Amino acid sequence: MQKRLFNNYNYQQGDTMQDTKKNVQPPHVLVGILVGGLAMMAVTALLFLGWRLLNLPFLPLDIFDWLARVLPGDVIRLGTASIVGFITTFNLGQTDQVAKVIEQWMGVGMLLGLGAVAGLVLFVLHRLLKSRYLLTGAVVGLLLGGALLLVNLAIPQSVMNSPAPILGILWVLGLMLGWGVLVSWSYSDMAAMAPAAAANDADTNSKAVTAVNRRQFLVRLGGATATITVVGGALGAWLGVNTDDAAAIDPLKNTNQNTDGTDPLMVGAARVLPNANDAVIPANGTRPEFTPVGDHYRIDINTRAQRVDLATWTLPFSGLVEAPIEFTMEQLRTEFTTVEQFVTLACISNNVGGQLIGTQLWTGARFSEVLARAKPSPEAKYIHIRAVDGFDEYVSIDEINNDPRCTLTYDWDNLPLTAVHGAPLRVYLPNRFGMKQPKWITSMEVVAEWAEGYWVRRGWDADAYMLSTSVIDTIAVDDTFVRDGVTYVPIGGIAHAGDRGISKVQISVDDGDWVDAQIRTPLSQTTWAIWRYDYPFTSGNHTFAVRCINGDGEAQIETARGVAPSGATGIHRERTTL
Ligand SMILES: Nc1nc2c(c(=O)[nH]1)N[C@H]1C(S)=C(S)[C@@H](COP(=O)(O)O)O[C@H]1N2
Ligand SMILES: [Mo]
Repeated sequence: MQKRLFNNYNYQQGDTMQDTKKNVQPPHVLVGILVGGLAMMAVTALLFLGWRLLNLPFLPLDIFDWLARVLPGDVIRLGTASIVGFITTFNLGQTDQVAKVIEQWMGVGMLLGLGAVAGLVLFVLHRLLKSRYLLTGAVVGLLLGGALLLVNLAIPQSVMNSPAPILGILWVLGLMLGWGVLVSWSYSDMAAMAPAAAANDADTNSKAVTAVNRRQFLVRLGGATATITVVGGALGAWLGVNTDDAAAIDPLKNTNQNTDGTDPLMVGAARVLPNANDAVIPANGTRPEFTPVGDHYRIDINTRAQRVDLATWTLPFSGLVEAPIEFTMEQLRTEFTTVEQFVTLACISNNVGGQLIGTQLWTGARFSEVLARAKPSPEAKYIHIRAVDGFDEYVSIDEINNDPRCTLTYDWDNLPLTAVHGAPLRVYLPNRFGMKQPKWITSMEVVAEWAEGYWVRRGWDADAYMLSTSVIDTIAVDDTFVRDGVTYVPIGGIAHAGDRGISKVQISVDDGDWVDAQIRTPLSQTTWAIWRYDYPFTSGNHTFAVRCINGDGEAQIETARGVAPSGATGIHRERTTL
């Protein structure tokens, strides 16, 4: 009996003896959940290994990416809010990075869940059919594989866009076939586990023996699948370290590795900024004024960074233009005015005081010049920008022509965009939240009518103008200093108001009067401003609040409001005991 798992099952296909004999129960259908789940766990590990080694489809991420596109906007919003809430409540770390990890594991959970449900279905089928177990398992496995392939085909990183589509298709179908056969084999093996001699009497002891055997079988199945999972997962994680996959996430890591060993994505941390000599020194603990590429938040609809074939990429303009035209990266870099500007980008899903905001140096071609070269016809009003991941947005041609800061961006921090941040090209539109600004641009269609872009179709604000916001980063209790006999505690943070600039930052302590903080000269009109307030020390429990007034003299909205659909508003507060 101990060898059953690895033996051929010992009765004929179609033999229903086990089920018809008195007192011999086939395995409970609920056991199918366990078997289906365990088998899928092993399949997941093998998928992971195939993905890391040969870039074969990794179905868990495909499922998540697909659901992210097809589920209604409200469900997505609720899901995102729950993930972000979970991360902030339990202080799990950098919101965007942890969210991606959670999303990836959710994908794994979904595939395992699917395996469990399919295992249940298969066990029920076997109960009903009582024959041809393996054939049934094979058919169900292939159907499941086919369905998962359809999911894979519906996302940008599908097998069809991989170097060897046939290999990917066979891999998925083969693994799912294996899954079905394993589950059905388990059923039949367990069904055959009634000792023939005991099958005729109602001896409870024989039932007990059967139960023990089945338990041993399940333990062994669990051991085997766990082994495959651990070995496959470890090999995948280990062998994948320096493969294509890591390079896809950050091509700079492979191509621009600095000779002195420094990380090119972090060089920005040492950048000398144009306001280096400003008299207002940030309070200790204030976030860096310039966000290194490697620290910039990342938000997009994909579990994996998108891969654009940089060798063949061009930017085509179609639609209401004199004639379809396309530009190479070389042309974009050399034939138009190069605009280099410090930019603060924020996500509309950033909560007050959240981490989804960063300041970078954006370099690109002036959008209006590129557009002019495409010769739009007089009735052209908008550009429909499409990206490799299916993301899209509409931009008004007036906005492009009236704001010389609108660029087709190819560099961040004077380095080519990374895969994570939209290589090779992304748009910059001042004063708009990130959701209006596609990364990984693949095409531009000039059109006469406006339509809703990706997130607008899912219920978010059609304009998505940036809102004024201010944040307390630090109450530097270890940094107190004495001036004229008064002890001060430095407090600091950021204030941002889209492209309107910041004219005032004010602090209120324990709901007292609003008093002005000092403002450091910002890197540009569109970046955040670093502020500092030296609080005359009084010991006790204090609540500090911050608000800002933008360059047009408008105060930030103080009413607390959540991120959907137009961005969060409200006052940021920090409580501390001094
Ligand atoms: N192609 C594409 N572009 C996109 C997105 C996306 O999902 N796909 N997300 C947008 C959103 S919501 C934000 S906030 C910014 C974030 O840019 P970052 O990840 O480089 O910080 O990218 C925008 N551009
Ligand atoms: Mo966003």
